[in-house]
Amino acid sequence: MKRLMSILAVSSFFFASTSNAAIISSLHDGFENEGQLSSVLNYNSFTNWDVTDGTVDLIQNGNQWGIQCSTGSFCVDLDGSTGDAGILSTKDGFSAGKYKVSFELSGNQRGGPFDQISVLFGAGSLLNHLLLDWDENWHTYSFLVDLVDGDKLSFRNFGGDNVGAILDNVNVSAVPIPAAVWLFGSGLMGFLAMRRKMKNDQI
Ligand SMILES: [Ca+2]
Ligand SMILES: [Ca+2]
Ligand SMILES: [Ca+2]
Repeated sequence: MKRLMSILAVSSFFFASTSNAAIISSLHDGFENEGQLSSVLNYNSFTNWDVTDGTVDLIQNGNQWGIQCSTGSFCVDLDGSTGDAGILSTKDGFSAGKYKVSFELSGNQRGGPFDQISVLFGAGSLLNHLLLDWDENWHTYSFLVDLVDGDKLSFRNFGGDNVGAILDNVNVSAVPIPAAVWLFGSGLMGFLAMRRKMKNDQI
């Protein structure tokens, strides 16, 4: 009994010590739940995101810079206000599987040279590299990606002129098991039912 208790204690310690590395299977974020009343430059308290290697800005729709979010009241300027665009990465990793990743990006809406944005997953694998002129309209980008356990999703705006592409409505959702697998599954169920019937008929 004592031994069991100590095993339980060790295992609960193990779970406690790893609980902050959550594994998720979907993410839907339009940056509307940050609890802010207006734009926050160099914002780094996102509900679902970490910012590393620089800064990004939380932008209020129609602020003093005239930036229009795609939907709702908030979006993100991927180049903050420190001359060093940061990397915006999901706090949690995703469970292994196939996912549809979609997000909306617009040009920086203020001017200057085009912005280069890398969309990364895992330990820095490139999902896509995008070039956006400053006046590029809002557009939804969608990709299918195979993730291994713990992979994160990141956005990186190259540059550092404090004027970055604008991000809104990030959606990551698991792609359902292909129909073929369901057909195989139902075929198997039918086979088992037939076997059961044959067995019953023998009695
Ligand atoms: Ca939004
Ligand atoms: Ca900025
Ligand atoms: Ca820029």
